[in-house]
Amino acid sequence: MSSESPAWQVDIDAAATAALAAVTEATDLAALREVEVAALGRKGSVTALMKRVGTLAKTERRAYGAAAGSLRQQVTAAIETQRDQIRAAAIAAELDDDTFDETLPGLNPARGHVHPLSRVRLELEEVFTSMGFSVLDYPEVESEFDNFEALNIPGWHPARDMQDTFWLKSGHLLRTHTSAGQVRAMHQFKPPFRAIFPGKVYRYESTDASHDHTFHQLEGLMIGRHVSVGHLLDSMRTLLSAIFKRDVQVRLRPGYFPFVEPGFELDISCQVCGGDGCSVCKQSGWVELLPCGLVHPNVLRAGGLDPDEWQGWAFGLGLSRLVMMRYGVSDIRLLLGGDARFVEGFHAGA
Ligand code: FA5
Repeated sequence: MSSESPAWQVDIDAAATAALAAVTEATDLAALREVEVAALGRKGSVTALMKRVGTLAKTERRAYGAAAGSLRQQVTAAIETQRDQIRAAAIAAELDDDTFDETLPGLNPARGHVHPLSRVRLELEEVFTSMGFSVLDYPEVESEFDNFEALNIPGWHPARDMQDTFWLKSGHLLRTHTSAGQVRAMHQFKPPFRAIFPGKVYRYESTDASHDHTFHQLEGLMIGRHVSVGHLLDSMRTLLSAIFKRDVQVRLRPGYFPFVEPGFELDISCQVCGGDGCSVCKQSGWVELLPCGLVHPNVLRAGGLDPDEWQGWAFGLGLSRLVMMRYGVSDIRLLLGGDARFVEGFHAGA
């Protein structure tokens, strides 16, 4: 240190000497990590010196900052070099060891799998984008307006009882269906447009083989002039044949939803039991899969559209149930149960 060196230079030099010596003395990775934390960690010696810059006179700060920064770089580089050396030494020692057999096969890394829900969703996205649909992503935390009121379900409506959900203190809720995106889409796009919006939905629900409190749906919405039930049924037929790649028995019956008029329920013959009756289809042989209908004029109005000019259709596919039907899954709770063995059963191409 020259006689003109500032007073703090002593501290910087002392810290450098101590930290670099400690690095050299650390001969295994754990010890080196301790040295790293002691020097560069939140409460480390070098970090403390870095923080000291604020206490110095303005005229000294630049020089001090540069010195402390270079100390930090020096210590970081020394630690990296030491770490490389420790690793190289460990490998060399292992290779020298006569008991090491380099011809043994390596360990197989655990391979992940695409979840069947994601696989079916991606396939459907492909089918619908090929028909000119956009794929939209809307929030799971929704306003009461978008989830209910805009869909012709005011607070007093009995349909609310069928879709109770989890409420936030702010008055928002976890959406009960992907239909919550319908009015958002109408505000977002100029008609005519067509879109699907898949996603997770939530209900206050006691669970069984075919009901979960958290499950997936996929909404389809088409807004245009002269839109008809014919378009709707054709899109649903395309959807089902893309997923099953064979004929499956379906039945269409009238269904009531306040946000469509007319409304339908499309059921599919239970693919778990082949229609004989099981816990998934509640012994009926049929599974509710694809409710749909023509968008109610009040919903079009809530979306800022004139019902005399624009019409639309919508469907709300039970995506989790579709996955169950496609793969013959006998309990919906397996889908989001988090047991990796379940997902491992679905390898590529399944
Ligand atoms: C709805 O959620 C409407 N939003 C669907 C709709 C959209 C109708 C557009 C008309 C126009 P529903 O509550 O029936 O309807 O649910 C739709 C589908 O989700 C059901 O057919 C079923 O396949 C699935 N589903 C409903 N509840 C559950 C549950 N608890 N667990 C798993 N899947 C369920």
